[in-house]
Amino acid sequence: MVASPATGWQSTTTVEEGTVRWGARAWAATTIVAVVAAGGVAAALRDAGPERAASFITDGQGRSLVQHGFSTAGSAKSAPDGLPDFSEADLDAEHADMGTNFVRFLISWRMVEPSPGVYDEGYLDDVAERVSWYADRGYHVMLDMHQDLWSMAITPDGAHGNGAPAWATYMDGLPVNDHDMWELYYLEPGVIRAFDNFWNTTGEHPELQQHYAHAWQKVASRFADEDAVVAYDLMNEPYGGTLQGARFEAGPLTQMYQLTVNAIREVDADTWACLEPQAMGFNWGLPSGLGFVEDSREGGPRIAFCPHLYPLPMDLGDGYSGSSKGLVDGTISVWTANTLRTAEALGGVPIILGEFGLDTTLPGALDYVDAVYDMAASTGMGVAYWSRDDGSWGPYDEDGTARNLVSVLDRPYPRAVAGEIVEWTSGDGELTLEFIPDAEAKASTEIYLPPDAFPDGPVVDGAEIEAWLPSDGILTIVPGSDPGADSITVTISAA
Ligand code: 9MR
Repeated sequence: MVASPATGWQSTTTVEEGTVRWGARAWAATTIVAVVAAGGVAAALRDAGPERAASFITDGQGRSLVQHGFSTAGSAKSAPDGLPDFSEADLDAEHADMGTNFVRFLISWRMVEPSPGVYDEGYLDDVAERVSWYADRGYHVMLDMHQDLWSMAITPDGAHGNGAPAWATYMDGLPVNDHDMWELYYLEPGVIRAFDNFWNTTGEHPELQQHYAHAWQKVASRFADEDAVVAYDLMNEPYGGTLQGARFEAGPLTQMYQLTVNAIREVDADTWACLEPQAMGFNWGLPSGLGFVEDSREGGPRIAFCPHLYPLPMDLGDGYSGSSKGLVDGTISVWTANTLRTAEALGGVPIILGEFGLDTTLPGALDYVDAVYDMAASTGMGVAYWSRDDGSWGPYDEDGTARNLVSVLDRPYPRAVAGEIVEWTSGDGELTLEFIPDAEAKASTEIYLPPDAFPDGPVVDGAEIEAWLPSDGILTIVPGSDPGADSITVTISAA
C-alpha cells in the first residue's frame, strides 16, 4: 500500500526504509505539484489563454479529424523485429468494442537504420503491412519514433531503454546504475551523456541529428502516398540531458525538429509533423519553451503539437482519489492551459494528446480517464491512450478478455467532421457537436455512437441523417436546409 503524498511526509519518521524513501518522494511530489498549480493560477490571472485548439488535422476529403485510439504498443520497444504484439484480429476487437479510428503506431530508429546509413526496407514493409490493416478499416495512423532512456544499449542486458540504435549511443564510459522505477534511469550519467551527444551539447557528434532526420526522410518517402498515415510524431518524449528548460526546448530540440521537418518535406508534402515538448516537466504541468518550426509546404503549414500528460502523483504510483485527486485535477488544468498556449505559439496548430494512461486497478482510475477525455473533447484535442498492451494499463487481459477500461473508452465522438469544429461534448447516449460546415468537403460528417447505448438508433436534431450503420455504430449526417447558417449545432440522443 502506497502512502498518499499528504500523509507520506509524516510517515518518514516512523516507518521502515522503503516507506521513508517514499515519504520523501511523496513530499517532493506534493511540493512540485503545488508549485505547478500555483504557477498555473498566477499565469491564468495574467492571461486566460486560448480555450480550445485553433485547428484540426484534416483527412484527404478535407474533414476535421478527432483522433480516438491507442499507442500500439509498448511491446514493440524491445521486440527483435521491432513490431508490437498485435494482430489484425486485435484491431477488429478494439474497433468493435470501442469504435477507435486512430493509432499512434510505435516505430524505432534502431529498426529503420540498424547501421549508419543502412536502412531496413524489410522493417518498413512490416510496418506498411500493419498500416494497411488500419487503412482497410478507415483508420488514420500517426507513426511515433519511440524512445525511452535513449536506447537499449544503455545497459549490457538491453532491459531498460529503447529507441535509438546502439551505434548512435555514446555514453563515453559513464555509468548507468540500477533502479526500480524506470524513469530514474534518466538521471544516470551514461544516459545523460547519450542525450548530450545526440543534441551535440558535447560538440562531438554533429552527425547524429543528421542521421535522425535522414532516417525520418526514409520513413516519409515510404509512407508519403499512403493516405491513412496522417502524421509523424517526430520524437517520443524528448529529454535534454544536461540542457534543461527553455535552453533545451528553444535550442537543440527546436533545431532538430526543423532539420527533420525540412528533410521530410523533400519527399512528403502533406503528412503532418507532430512536435512533443520535453516530457519531464511538461507532463507534470510545467510550461514548454519550444520554438516556432517553419513548414514551407504549399497550402500552409502542417505542424501539430502532441504532448503527453502524466501527473506526478500518478508517476509515483497514486490513483485518483483522496489528496491525489486534487493534485491531479490541478495538474490537468495547468497542463491544458500550457498545451493550448504552446499550440497557439506554434501557429494555432492542431493538438493530439499523444499519451496518457494509468494502471486502471488504482482507485478512481476510470474517473480520471473520463475526466481527461472530457477535457480533450471540450478543448478540441485528439487522444491516444497509453497503451494497447495487455494488462492492467490496457483494455484487455492477456487472454483477450475486455477490462474495465473498455466501457470508458467506448464513448460517442465525432470521427470526421465536414467543416470546422467549434465544440463538442458527449455523455452516455448523447453527443452535441457545433461546427461550421464546409461545402467543399468531399465526404460527410461521421459520428461514432456505441451501438449498445443506441439500440434503437439515434435521434438527430439540427442535421439530417444520411446513414446509420448499427453494426459499426457509425452515423453519417449532412447539414439540414439552413443556407447562410454560420455554425450549426447538432444534438444526438438515443431513440
Ligand atoms: O509503461 C511502460 C513501462 O512498462 C516501461 O518499463 C517504460 C520504459 O520503456 O515505458 C512505459 O511506457 C512509457 C512510454 O514509453 C512513454 N511515456 C510514458 C509511458 C508510461 O510510463
